[in-house]
Amino acid sequence: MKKALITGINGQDGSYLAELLLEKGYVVHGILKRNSVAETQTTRIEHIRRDLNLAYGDMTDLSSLIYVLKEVQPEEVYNLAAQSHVKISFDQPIYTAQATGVSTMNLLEAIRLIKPDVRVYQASSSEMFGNTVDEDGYQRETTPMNPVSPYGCSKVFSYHLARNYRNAYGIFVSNGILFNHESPRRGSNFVTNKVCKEAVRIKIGKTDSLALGNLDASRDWGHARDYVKAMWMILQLERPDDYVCATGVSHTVRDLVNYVFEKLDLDPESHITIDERYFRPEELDHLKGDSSKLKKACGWEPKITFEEMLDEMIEHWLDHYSESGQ
Ligand code: NAP
Ligand code: G4F
Repeated sequence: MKKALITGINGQDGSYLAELLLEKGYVVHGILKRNSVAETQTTRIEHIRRDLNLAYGDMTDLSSLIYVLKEVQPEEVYNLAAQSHVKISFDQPIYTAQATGVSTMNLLEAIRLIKPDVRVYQASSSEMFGNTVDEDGYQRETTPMNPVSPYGCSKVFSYHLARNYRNAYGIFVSNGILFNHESPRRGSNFVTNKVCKEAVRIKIGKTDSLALGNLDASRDWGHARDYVKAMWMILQLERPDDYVCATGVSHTVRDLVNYVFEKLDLDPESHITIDERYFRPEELDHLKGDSSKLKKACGWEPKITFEEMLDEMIEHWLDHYSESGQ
């Protein structure tokens, strides 16, 4: 049985990836950052917790990574841990650089010392492109990177480290350059789940308005369940490389709002307010990814559409409020 180690196992992607790897017969290990409230720390993985091997560790603490790697001796490492919120990266830039950037160096150094024959997946991001778009309107592996946030800058650092450790030391490290992916397990301070949750709360009379920032930005939104399959497929390829993973379809935040409100038979005009607090000091305006390279290498294609994904998220919040009776 193969052993995999997932950093960020209790995050959105970590939870779906852990499910996938268990289904495939892996022994799954994960690193948990200590929180003061233990009860909520494993909410996303509670249903599979008995099948997982969890250890405390922090990406900013090299010694904890060395200890875990020595103990587990995994064949595959999925580096998903990060301070992953773009707007918050402007509020906590130095922590973000440490948790999203230097953390990758900690992990790669620990791997170089202890298990250099491991296969590593690095969670790179479309945020790295910033506002660079190819002439045909897409971003792809060759599109120049001009990040527009401390988060994006930290991810570019990690992306280049992955390439550097691959070339300099022959370590099998691949970057998955993933475009936005969502699910009912998405943090509710990201725009998709915020809109779904608050629209449901408006529908059931718990609130009357929803404050948002820039409605004109567009994103290429896919489903996290599809995207964790790509992570696994990338590590099964013969050689390490870098791959864009996206749906190739882009929608504005306004499209998203209109779809969710219409689905719930609500008029957005009556409830949406614009609040400066949700604007970023520098915005990334447009994302649309070309996944041809990944498709050619391993046949990956997204299965879940934008609309199906939002329907699932709306359903999740309707169930949540009807079950909790709150
Ligand atoms: P997420 O839900 O925010 O999960 C991040 C995970 O990292 C959580 O488990 C978090 O633990 C953990 N973490 C944060 N700081 C840590 C630290 N210092 N030490 C150890 N663990 C730490 O993010 P996600 O959506 O699953 O994304 C997974 C990865 O893909 C991230 O690296 C993200 O930047 C990247 N990515 C995401 C997307 C997307 O659209 N979702 C797109 C491209 C790339 P706690 O919850 O306990 O803090
Ligand atoms: O949902 P978001 O916060 O996601 P963002 O910034 O695109 O970042 C996500 O995707 C990246 C991949 O490109 C990941 F690397 C990253 O970790 C994260 O998962 O914002 C999406 C758009 C932005 O243009 C934002 O300005 O929605 C706009 N927006 C408008 N009102 C809002 C809001 N975003 C948030 N979070 N909250 C609002 O009220």
